[in-house]
Amino acid sequence: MPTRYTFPDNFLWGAATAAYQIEGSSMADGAGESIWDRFSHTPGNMKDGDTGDVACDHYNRWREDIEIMKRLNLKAYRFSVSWSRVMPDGTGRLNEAGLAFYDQLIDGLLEAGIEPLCTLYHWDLPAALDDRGGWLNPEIADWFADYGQVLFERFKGRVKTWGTINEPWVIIDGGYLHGALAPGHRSAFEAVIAAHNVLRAHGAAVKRFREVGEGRIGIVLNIEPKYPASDKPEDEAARKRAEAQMNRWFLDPLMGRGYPEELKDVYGEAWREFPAEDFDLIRQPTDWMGLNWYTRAVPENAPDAWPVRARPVKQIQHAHTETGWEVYPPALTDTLVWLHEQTNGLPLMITENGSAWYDPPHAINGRIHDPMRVDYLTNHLKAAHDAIGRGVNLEGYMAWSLLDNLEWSLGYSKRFGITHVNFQTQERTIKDSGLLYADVIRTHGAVL
Ligand code: LGS
Repeated sequence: MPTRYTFPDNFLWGAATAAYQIEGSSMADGAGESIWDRFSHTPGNMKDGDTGDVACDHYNRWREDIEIMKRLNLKAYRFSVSWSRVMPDGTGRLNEAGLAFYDQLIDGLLEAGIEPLCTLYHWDLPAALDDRGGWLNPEIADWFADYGQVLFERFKGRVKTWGTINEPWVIIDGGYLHGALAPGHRSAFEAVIAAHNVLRAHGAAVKRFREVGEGRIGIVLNIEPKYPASDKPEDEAARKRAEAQMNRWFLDPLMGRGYPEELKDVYGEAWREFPAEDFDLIRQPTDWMGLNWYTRAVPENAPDAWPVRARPVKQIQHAHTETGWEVYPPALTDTLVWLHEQTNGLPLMITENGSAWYDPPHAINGRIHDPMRVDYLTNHLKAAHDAIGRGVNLEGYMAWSLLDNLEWSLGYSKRFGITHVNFQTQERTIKDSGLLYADVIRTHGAVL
């Protein structure tokens, strides 16, 4: 019987991961090094000196992980391909063993009736390309399209939904502006140029897809809505800067609107103009858009906060996750409605949503109780449902993450999984949140 939270029959329920965070064996069987291998092996970059050398050992345990997906009733699985596993030098020569790994994974998913959603780039740039300037080198648009073509042709007919780049903003903010993520640079000049090349690479890959690929392609953006801290004009100006720098820097040019005006103010002498033809490349029509969503922010004016001059005000009246992010589900509904308007009704998918909490260290009687994650999941699914009710064309929801995994520079200290991983034994245990999710999927949301 339909209840208030019944989702459409064809709603795509899934879970997401990324190659470097789960696979391990990143240098096995002829793979090349990525910037994350280098970054994580450089002392001082990673919490507790963690690396992705083993991670969830998914490279060897993918069959077991598909069994877990089956127990979760997943209809879809979003994963990323490690560029340097399939192209060790980033361009040219292919590594057949690397391609074969993804072949097997995709075939296994299809046999299990789970739709593979493939992301081309989730942050693990081949180190060989970083040696040639990485995202700063304009040639990267062609390198990326060539890499994309290899996957488009190889997985044709098996992968139907493609994502080009995961979270351009985080690549730039973490990799080139604040340096917390690989390759760890800290320069506004670099950030402005690298961001532009990320967008050009996306455009070049979409163009190539139209020539040689089959199915649907889009990009995955992180959006963190910015709410007013006060009605002071300087706070409103700060809010607008923060919104432009995080949420519209990539979205606006993708939608053919060029860069937001505010970026000139944010970057000052580091800002530069780019040729009109670049914007034509960037604005390629796409078939869908992915939204990664975790929290909102309430920024206030902060002249000393480089470079945006805005700082979030902590909302102490609400819960915060273990990573310190406010839990505020209504903002997910607002973001979906906003994005629906901004993209003129493009089909949207929540490609990541999830939370890290203080989970028990190991299973007791085969169970991992994670009540805060259950609560977070429940309320964000309800918020997503509200957005559908408000006319948003929302096609699916991917929980972040299928497994506890390497949370980038935070190492294994933060657990986002709906499945617990014991990193000593590699034993997997579906958490209470995973059990709930399986029920939600089975009942199309009726248990919510
Ligand atoms: O593991 C990553 C998840 C975890 O949280 C995943 O690989 C990324 O795609 C994604 O960026 N992820 C993520 N993002 C949350 C960002 C929230 C930022 C809030 C900052 C408040 C101070």
